[in-house]
Amino acid sequence: MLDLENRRPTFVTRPGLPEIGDVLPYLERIWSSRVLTNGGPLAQELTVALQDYLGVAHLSLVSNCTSGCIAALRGLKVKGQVITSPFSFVATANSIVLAGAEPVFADIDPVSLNLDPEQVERHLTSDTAAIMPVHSFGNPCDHAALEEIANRRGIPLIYDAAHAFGVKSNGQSLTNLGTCSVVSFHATKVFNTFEGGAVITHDEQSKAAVERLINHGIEHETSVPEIGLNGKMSELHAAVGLAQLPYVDEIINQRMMIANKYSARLSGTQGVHLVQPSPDVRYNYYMFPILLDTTYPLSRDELCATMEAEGIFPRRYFFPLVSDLPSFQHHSSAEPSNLPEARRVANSIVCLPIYPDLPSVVQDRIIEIVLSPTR
Ligand code: T4K
Repeated sequence: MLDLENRRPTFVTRPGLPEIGDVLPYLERIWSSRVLTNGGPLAQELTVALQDYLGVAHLSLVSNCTSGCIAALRGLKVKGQVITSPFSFVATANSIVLAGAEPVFADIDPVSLNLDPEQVERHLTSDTAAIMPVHSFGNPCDHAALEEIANRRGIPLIYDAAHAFGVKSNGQSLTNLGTCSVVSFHATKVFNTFEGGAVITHDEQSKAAVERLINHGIEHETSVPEIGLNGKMSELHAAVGLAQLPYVDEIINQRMMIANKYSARLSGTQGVHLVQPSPDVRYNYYMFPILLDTTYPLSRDELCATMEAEGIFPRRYFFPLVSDLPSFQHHSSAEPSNLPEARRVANSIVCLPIYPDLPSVVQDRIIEIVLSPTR
């Protein structure tokens, strides 16, 4: 048992911050230029730095991943049905509806936790306008199979890459896949700008379409050809991003060490399943999910309660399924019989705390609880 009196609670994540001194020079530039937002110099600098870091050519900064997903869908004129994963944060399906389209939920692959291409195939109709998969916890989707379906149908493949910052598959950034990808820089992510995100497209025209949509639909002062939203990143957020970026590789390495320790100590535990890594992938270790089966002595919720009693707060991402939420359960694809794997995963998953400064004594205690849980 840890000494609770002398310890702050342990949450599933704790945002990384740069040294405050790293941010101050950027703040001084903002204060002297009085350019606070609307694609100012720091946002432009961060755009170039991120394009370079991610190895992508066309990146547009946005206020958050959700506004980026809406702009991506709207920019591609997606109207009709969008096949997506029910095993996600609600923002994925929300953005589809807010963009004026309809989510259609297809089941996931229980190993990768991502949309199963065979299930996508089953849900194609004449109304299918796009596919919107999620790289769950930064675990790459079966891109080849999804791309084949999208190309065959002539529809866009829009990745919700909220979790995928810095992940590479066969040397290529996941954010470079698909018709476009949208990444999150939220406080809880591996790279954060407090709130923020980016849309990665593949040509200047698509980038311009996204940037017009996140600037109220304004083309120039007297031309506003469409309805847009305000999804711009401010200079303050860009300043944080510029100060954070030099630390991101170190952050990913520290996360890797924590993930490796969990894997080494927990693999082979009766009733506990880990997401198996692929050797072709450079992960970002955004989350450390474990799945419990019925041979584990406690239910998933009992395990969470045991940890919570000691001030440790793992999270049941993603429970409940998006398809079970009141706003989505009326869709015919939300029918439980359509989504057995997603349901099983959502009912058995728990994400253990992982962040660079997770004290090793706390991680040891988490491992101890998982290894020898008591009711
Ligand atoms: N698509 C997917 C697949 C996503 O997972 C997300 C977001 C999105 C799209 C949308 O991206 P954004 O539009 O947000 O850029 C959190 C995040 O708010 C959300 O961004 C993230 N996914 C989701 C998986 O996790 P909550 O409601 O669980 O957050 P919250 O406030 O409970 O935070 C989790 C823990 O993190 C807290 O227990 C404590 C810690 N924390 C959190 C914040 C915000 C801190 O220590 N400091 C903080 O500032 O959604």
